Amino acid sequence: MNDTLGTDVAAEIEAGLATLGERFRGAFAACNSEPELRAANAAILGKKGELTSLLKLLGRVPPERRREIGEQVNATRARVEACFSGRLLELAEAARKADLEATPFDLTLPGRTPAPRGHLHPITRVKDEILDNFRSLGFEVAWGPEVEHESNNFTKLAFPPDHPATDMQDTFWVHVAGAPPDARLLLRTHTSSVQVREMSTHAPPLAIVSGGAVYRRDDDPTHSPMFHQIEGFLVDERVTFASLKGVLSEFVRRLYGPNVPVRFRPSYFPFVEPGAEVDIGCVFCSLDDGTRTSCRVCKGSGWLEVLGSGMVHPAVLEHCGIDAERYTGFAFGLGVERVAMLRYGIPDIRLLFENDPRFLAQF
Ligand code: FA5
Repeated sequence: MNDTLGTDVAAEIEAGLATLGERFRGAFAACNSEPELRAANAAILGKKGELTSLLKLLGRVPPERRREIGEQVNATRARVEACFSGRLLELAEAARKADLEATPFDLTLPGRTPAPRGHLHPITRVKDEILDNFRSLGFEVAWGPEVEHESNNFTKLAFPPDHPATDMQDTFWVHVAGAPPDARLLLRTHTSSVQVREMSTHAPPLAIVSGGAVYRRDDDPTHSPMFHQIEGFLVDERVTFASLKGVLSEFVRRLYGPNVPVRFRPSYFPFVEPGAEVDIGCVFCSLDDGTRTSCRVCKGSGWLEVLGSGMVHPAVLEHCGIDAERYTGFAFGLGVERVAMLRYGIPDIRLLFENDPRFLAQF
């Protein structure tokens, strides 16, 4: 059958195939990059490509010749495709070879080591260890905020207003515009504020321990403006100073070793009565035979202060709504940095906060 326009479509296709011939081989070989090659391929096999246009005519070829012409077109297409794939591979290999030659493999380069693993900061470790110690003695862990009400940090702990005792812990005040003067906020100066929070919201018996950051206007090799404390207290009927001595002696021995000597020394905190400082035998200079070498850490005294403690002042219990006739309690507080510095022999507290990886990697 002839085309309606009188053209012999089969002849047109054959002429087209002849024109195309093997020309694509030269065209592909002349391409020196993949995009170039793909463009040359599209000019033949793309939507408007030379061979595609011939293929579109196939439907108009008389049925008796369609198969034969179709086979010719398909054979050409197969040759184009094979030639294209071959050249694509050649280009990829050439690119890889060029790359290898341009950046030769350097056997002396160090291997790719995995990123070094971090670990908990020594302060976090010591804090967790102390909290765990008290947990195993039956204490529950509680939490309190770092921005605190003056009443929880001072007033309810029996610090009288403007009493010099307030100067013991020089305070960072938090100024809130428009806040009433009787609702002042501060950065807590100790974790004893957690005593007030817990005692005001829970009825005895209470055995609570808490740890976290506290703030004071302090800055020297053993005092930092931000440091960490652990606070604990136990309130129940018939709690005595003997209970305090028993629990704290056991705790200190767990922390510093079973044979370390412990002593209780009278001391003053407004929120306890009586108050006691807990000292341990200097772990740096005490010799096994009981004698001592001269020591910078304990300044030759043979004792190191590790805890503040005392019986909870009845006024504090009453401020928190606890019947001081019926209940008594003891409380204690300690500095986490001090424990870490003693344990690891760290001479300057600031090393703990500079976060120099060369220092931290030693723990
Ligand atoms: C108190 O803060 C009391 N709240 C502790 C307490 C609790 C006593 C319950 C009785 C009952 P003190 O001010 O001594 O006490 O601080 C406790 C510890 O915190 C100190 O022994 C010391 O180890 C540590 N400490 C105090 N100031 C700093 C500071 N600026 N930097 C690092 N550690 C500090």
